[in-house]
Amino acid sequence: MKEINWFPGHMAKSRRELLGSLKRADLILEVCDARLPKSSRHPDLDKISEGKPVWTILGKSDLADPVCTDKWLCSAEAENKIWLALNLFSDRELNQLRKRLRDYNEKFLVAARAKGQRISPLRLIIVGIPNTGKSTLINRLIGKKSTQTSNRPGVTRSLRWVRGGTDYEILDTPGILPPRLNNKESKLNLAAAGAIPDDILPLDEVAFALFKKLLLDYPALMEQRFAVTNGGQEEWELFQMAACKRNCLASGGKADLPRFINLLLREFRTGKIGRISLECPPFVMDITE
Ligand SMILES: Nc1nc2c(ncn2[C@@H]2O[C@H](COP(=O)(O)OP(=O)(O)OP(=O)(O)O)[C@@H](O)[C@H]2O)c(=O)[nH]1
Ligand SMILES: [Mg+2]
Repeated sequence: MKEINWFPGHMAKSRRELLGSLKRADLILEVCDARLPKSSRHPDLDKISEGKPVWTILGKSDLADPVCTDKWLCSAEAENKIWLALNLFSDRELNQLRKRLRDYNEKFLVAARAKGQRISPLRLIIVGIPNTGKSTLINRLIGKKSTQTSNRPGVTRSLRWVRGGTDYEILDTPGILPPRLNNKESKLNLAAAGAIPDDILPLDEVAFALFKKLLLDYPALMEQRFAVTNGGQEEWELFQMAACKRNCLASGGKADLPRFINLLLREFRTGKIGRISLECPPFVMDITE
């Protein structure tokens, strides 16, 4: 993929400001994308968390392949890490997190009461790459729309504390990507999932790479949605056939590829093709190489 500048000024600024705020945190919640838990980890959380506890939320789990998600959760559990896969719009799933937070908070409350100290709200800092659902998580935790959300990356532009009744103070932070990312597969996965603004991406390359990956890993879903089967034909031919099958046609009956590219990405991002994960353990991928 050609070099693109995806580390705009506000990310650099937020990264610096985040460092300053972390010392006020009781707990850090890292929101990743369940479809790509490896590439969507916050770039330098291990360095900046300074020993603060970190829980990892695999957001958008309703869009991810459940078999793959279970594997991720098992491997995290084997390392004694707290990872939760959540559809942030499901109350039942969110209650798992609420309960854990209440139990965690109880520890602080007991200690504060024992010392006769004023009881203060639990301070959470939410971090992650763009468009994973950080602001959605905050709105859902505090039960009202107090921070803006949207289905495009880069919506939250500055750090902002939000008060959630007497229980929580939560810091919403802008999504941050690594300043450098040389692993091509990671780049393509982040782009396909919508973590990078489409207007700076070579969308044809992103969509074709996604198409090839889905043909390989999810052939049945591709057959169902696009009526194409992997085997015999070149992938490029299948790409054009899929466009025609889905009525993305230009004059002369040829495939209207720009239209199909948008359709494919939109349908993947909204889960219309099916529940798909782009990254499944075990695998070896160093995103900083
Ligand atoms: N399907 C699904 N969509 C979700 C989930 N959580 C969030 N979304 C959607 O994902 C999009 C991004 O959500 P935001 O909360 O704005 O994401 P963010 O991480 O705050 O994004 P930035 O501020 O740009 O970094 C919105 O369209 C949400 O409705 C989820 O669990 N499942
Ligand atoms: Mg946000």
